[in-house]
Amino acid sequence: MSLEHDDPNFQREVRKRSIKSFAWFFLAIALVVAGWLWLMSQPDEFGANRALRRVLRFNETVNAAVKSPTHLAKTFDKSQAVKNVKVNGPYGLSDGFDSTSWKLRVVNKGWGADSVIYVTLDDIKKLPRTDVVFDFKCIEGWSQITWWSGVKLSDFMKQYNLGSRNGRTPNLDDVPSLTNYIGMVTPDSGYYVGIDMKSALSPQTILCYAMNGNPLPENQGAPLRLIIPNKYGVKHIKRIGTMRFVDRRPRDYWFERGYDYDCAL
Ligand SMILES: Nc1nc2c(c(=O)[nH]1)N[C@H]1C(S)=C(S)[C@@H](COP(=O)(O)O)O[C@H]1N2
Ligand SMILES: [Mo]
Repeated sequence: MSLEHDDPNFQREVRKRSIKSFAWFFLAIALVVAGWLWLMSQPDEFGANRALRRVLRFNETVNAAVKSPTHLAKTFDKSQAVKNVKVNGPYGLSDGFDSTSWKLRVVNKGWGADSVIYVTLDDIKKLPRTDVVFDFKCIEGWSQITWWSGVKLSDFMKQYNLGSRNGRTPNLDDVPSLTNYIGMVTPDSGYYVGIDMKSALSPQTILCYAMNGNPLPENQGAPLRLIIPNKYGVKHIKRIGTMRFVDRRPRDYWFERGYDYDCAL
């Protein structure tokens, strides 16, 4: 009596099926390899592979459609803020910086190419103080509830007549009449961010000089840093040297290294 697997017809069928499934298997591998080679052959665009950059841009569009840049981040009680705030990101914080002679350099488009003002920390501290306690999120994956104080960027703009295209008194309620962006750069130009005007005008966006009720530590951005709770940590530039009101999208450190520009939360 012959078992079924001794049957030559059966064996032929097994061989046929094996060849067929191997063929599919190799075809699948070839497709994956070809896809990978294609992806890797794409040129670089602002630090990211062009095909991946397109995916990022699509994500940004979806994010912008579902989330308004004016949405407010959830806030917490000061007592919930952590005491040991993580220090992250050393770029643009080079040694030899003299915080005592520091002044914020401000370039406003409406004033013409060369006009600049310098604002001292004392001047900034004279403006109304605002606290914000929120969940600070880094794109690396960590987050912590932290407490920051400073002046609203919008109050600062009102005080110094910043942001209008024509140099006249800016109307902060009329966003289209303002420049599209604010660029911020460290004194040594080692770190830089671009902020869209709507996010800059959020009542939670502050020029920050204090953390947990104490002066800002050097490694966390003294004398002045940005706190912008509707964006990821990368945009919270520490140690601002120059601030520029501009229409064209300013350079942005992590955008140039492959992240999306908005980094909206
Ligand atoms: N000048 C400067 N600002 C910076 C960075 C940096 O490298 N240099 N890193 C950013 C990133 S990625 C994060 S998460 C926050 C961290 O702020 P912290 O050190 O106060 O926690 O700072 C942001 N601002
Ligand atoms: Mo970060």
